[in-house]
Amino acid sequence: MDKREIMRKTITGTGGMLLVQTLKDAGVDYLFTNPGSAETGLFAALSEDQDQKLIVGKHEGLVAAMADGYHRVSGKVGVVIAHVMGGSWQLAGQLFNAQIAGSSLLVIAGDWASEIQDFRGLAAFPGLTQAESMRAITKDARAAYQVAANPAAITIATTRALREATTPPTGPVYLSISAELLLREGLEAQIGEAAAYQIERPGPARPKTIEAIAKKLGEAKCPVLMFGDDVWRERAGVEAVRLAEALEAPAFATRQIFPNFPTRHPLYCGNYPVSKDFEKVAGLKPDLILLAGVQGVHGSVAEPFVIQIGPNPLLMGRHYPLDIAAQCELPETLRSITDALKRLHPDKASGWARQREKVRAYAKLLVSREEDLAREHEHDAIVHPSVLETHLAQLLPKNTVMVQESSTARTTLLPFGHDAMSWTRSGGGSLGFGVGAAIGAKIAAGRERPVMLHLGDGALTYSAAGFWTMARYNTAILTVISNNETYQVVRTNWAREVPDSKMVHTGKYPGLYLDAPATDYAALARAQGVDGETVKTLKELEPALRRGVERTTRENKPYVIDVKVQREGIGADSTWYQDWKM
Ligand SMILES: Cc1ncc(C[n+]2csc(CCOP(=O)(O)OP(=O)(O)O)c2C)c(N)n1
Ligand SMILES: [Mg+2]
Repeated sequence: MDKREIMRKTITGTGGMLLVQTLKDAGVDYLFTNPGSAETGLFAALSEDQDQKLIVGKHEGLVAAMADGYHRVSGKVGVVIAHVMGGSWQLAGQLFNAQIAGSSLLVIAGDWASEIQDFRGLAAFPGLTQAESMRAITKDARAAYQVAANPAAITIATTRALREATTPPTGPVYLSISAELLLREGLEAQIGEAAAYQIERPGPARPKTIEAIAKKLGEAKCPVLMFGDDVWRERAGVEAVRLAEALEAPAFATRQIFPNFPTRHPLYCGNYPVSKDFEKVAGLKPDLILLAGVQGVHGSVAEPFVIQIGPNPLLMGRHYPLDIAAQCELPETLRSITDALKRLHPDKASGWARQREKVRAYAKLLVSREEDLAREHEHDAIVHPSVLETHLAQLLPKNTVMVQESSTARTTLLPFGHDAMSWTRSGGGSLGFGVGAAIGAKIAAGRERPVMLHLGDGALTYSAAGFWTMARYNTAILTVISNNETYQVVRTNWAREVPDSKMVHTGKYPGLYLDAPATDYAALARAQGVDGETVKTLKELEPALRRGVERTTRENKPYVIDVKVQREGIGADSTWYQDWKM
């Protein structure tokens, strides 16, 4: 349809119909929901118009994670239809993840409040508005809209909210619409205000800035590169690799939610901060860091010269001083920096590979340490996490999308990146992301592209009602649970923070042991219509994984494998819990 035609289109019907039509015209195909009564007008409209597919989740956290997973793989806005205050606040943990990840979500809820009565049983407390209550967990803590009295605003506010969710810095936007307006009949409105307009994104950095960056990069003894999630979002992975290769510089990551630099690339050196081992093995001391598309480093920055570039200015200059910084797009900017390097340093450029040849030795060491660990445990009866890792590296199809919510699962050997498997994790660390995100990811990825969900046993039960959604819509996801019967990462964090405590000396970690009684996770899935099995020993592992890949790819059915894995780290043999019963 011609753009101008959409702009002029008049819609008539109930408020719910205006909303459904607005979403449809904006290209929204799926609505992720857990319904409530303030949205009656919307669901009544949906029953008359079956063009959009509903994906029902049995808890709002699950619903928000589904929309987020869908957004991350499709690039489209994930639209959530939520219940009033009680349902909206139940979204919170996962909406927080979406906010940290900068995911474009639109959450729409009905709202009972009116000018006559601002507080009714299910609403925000007197004096608070529902939309206002959602500010802290939406884009920049401010993108919440309210449509209270004017039905024409349904289409306008929806269009604006969709645009705001997708304009950098991207993030979730909340829209609260009067329940009465959603029900009111005989309304007429124009579809959105000039609905088709776009806000132009930042362009490449200025030539002067590019020269300055290239000059400094070329002069550094050991420039460190860090590529953040905007590299993935802007599909600048190829340019990131070219820059690293031109400089023969190490690439590090910080709490990333996408694989911005290929994890099996010979210059990929794992997580920041740069370890002491790096300096030893590579014989180099990092003296400059380039942060490209990174929101910020988790912790402090050690290098004396800091350059930051990317489209999202939100945290630029907030936590440490920057020597050169630019708000810009990435692919073209990175390409220009690489070109300028060769131009500005014609003599040096050919020597970098030799000068920094040990960087590859360090990257290789990380991999060989992991391989050694796996070899050491390859015959253990109970599966070691590194053994599970090697099996996954061998058996998963190369075009797999992996959603990971297993804190201590090992991934060094898995190839993630623009040229390998896709990968994502929650972002804000609010558990309950995995099951929903994998469902949304599978809906976006489609029948042909495999989606694998790697869960911790702890993580699973924050959203275990989601197997029902998997079964209902037949989202053929392979779920693998790294089941160590504990909140392992918490135990190891505690042990690091208070190494001299009674807890650590006696191995008595309150609140972390999850067995006694054991939960049968495969049965939990089966009870909801998803087939699965339990792997208790090494010899069952490979056949089970092969079965799982077969089931999900060839037979197109979801499948769950609960793998009992060894515990690792300090307190690994602790099975203590505070044993009392009523
Ligand atoms: C909603 C929420 N509650 C609590 C936590 C704290 N927390 C962080 S990791 C973790 C345990 C994860 O356990 P599991 O998924 O089994 O992974 P493991 O560490 O055992 O590999 C907990 C409870 C959290 N991140 N999010
Ligand atoms: Mg665990």
